[in-house]
Amino acid sequence: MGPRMREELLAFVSKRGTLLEPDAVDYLLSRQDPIAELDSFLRSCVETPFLVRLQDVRRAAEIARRAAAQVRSAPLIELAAPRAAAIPASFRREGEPSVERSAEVRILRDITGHSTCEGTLEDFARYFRNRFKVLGAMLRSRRELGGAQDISKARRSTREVRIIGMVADVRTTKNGHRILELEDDTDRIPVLIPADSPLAAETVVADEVVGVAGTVNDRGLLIAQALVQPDLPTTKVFRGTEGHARAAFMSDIHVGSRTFLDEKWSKVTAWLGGADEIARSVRYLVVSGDVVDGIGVYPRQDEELAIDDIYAQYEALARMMAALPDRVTVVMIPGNHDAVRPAEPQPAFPTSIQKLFDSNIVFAGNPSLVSLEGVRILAYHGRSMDDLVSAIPGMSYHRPMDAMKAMLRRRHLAPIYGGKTPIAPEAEDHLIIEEVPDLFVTGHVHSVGVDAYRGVVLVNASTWQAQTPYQKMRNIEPMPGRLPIVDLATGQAVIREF
Ligand code: D5M
Ligand code: FE
Ligand code: ZN
Repeated sequence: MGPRMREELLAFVSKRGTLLEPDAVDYLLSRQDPIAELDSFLRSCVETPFLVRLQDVRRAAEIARRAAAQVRSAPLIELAAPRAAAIPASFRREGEPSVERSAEVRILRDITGHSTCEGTLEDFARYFRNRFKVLGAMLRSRRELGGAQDISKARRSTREVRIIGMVADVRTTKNGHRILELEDDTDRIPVLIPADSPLAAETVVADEVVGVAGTVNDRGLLIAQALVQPDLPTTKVFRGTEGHARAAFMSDIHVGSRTFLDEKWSKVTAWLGGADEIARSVRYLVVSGDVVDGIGVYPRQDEELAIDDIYAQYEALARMMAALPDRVTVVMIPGNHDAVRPAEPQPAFPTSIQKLFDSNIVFAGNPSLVSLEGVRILAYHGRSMDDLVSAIPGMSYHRPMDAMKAMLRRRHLAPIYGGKTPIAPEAEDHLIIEEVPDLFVTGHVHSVGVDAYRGVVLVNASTWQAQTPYQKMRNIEPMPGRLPIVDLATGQAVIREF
């Protein structure tokens, strides 16, 4: 291939913010479509690698070739008999007619088709300004923060002050006091939360936006008397549907993994397609990401794949979805294992993947605000729970509801920047929870749970993958094969086990 192609390839590499080993350049230039091949390798990585080596691009090509041959003949999953129902009688509404209206799904908000960022330094500055502006405005409307001042002005005050700032740093002194560095457009100030203060129990994480009331001492330290997070209003009520539709929630199906639980999958699909009254009222299925296991998501993943071609994984999933009853409309968002950019907000799947599926699947971004017959669902895969679990003492992978509440209190899906959750610096911070949803659903941690917080129904959808060697090594005990079902008329939720 000529020097033109080499130039184009190198321009593409530098635009993606990575480096290519000289051997890898030569190898790619020997291929039919060097840029497409590199692009597909980069898409399969969770984070853009610092350096792409010859062995990486070679292995990606080899895996794709082998799998394409293997999977074309994968069998359709057999349906097995369902287990006895485990749904309490109170969830059943006797004598209700099953509704025969058509599905009504609207995507109210997601990034698909609206991405503007290129990852420049200015993009990041603009992204954080937007985060501060939107969350700051929410805090400004709070009574406890009335008359909030710029930090530059508050620093010189000798009376009680109120400020709003982004947490630039949070540390604990050797005596157990906590010091936050708060920043706004004008200045920065250290804020002390004394160990014996009633505020000591409040958790604060880096990059969240908070309000503080207190007094500045003679050493320029603001002693906090009140700490305010944007939080949800206390007055919200669940806005239910008029019809009797119910929605079921799944996540982390991980099709293509050796540990994908096909027996449990057969049971749940048989139940959904069966005669059970509740099963028949399930009109919607929300799938919160990691729908396939992906390729090259973590080191040596290829050893754990049953299907090692990314398209073949989606084809297998498409067959599984096609076997669901026609009355079920599926809303599907991507997660960190899926074939879209890893940085959040993630767009919906590209056309090349969408076209593998039937028309009863609605594709949306991660996160998305979606309306099901007017009930507003905020769906987010939940990668940021990795960062919340490491940052907040007492938070655990087994209690995802706590992490979800932590997000709602901060009105942000991924408050901590620079951890495991890659964030794309879009012009507007799409991870802000601007509109209060009726229901908030996540997945990712391979646990399960339902709860409510200030009128919002919380669902953490379960996985359909057994424990992987990686999870075993990290002591992560999954709770697979549970199906949360929510009555869209009342918000009442149950979990059925398969
Ligand atoms: O995540 C499956 C589980 O593994 C979930 O509990 C999070 C955890 N996990 C995944 N990646 C990491 C890292 N990098 N650190 C700590 N814990 C992690 P899945 O997204 O399906 O791989
Ligand atoms: Fe997962
Ligand atoms: Zn995940």
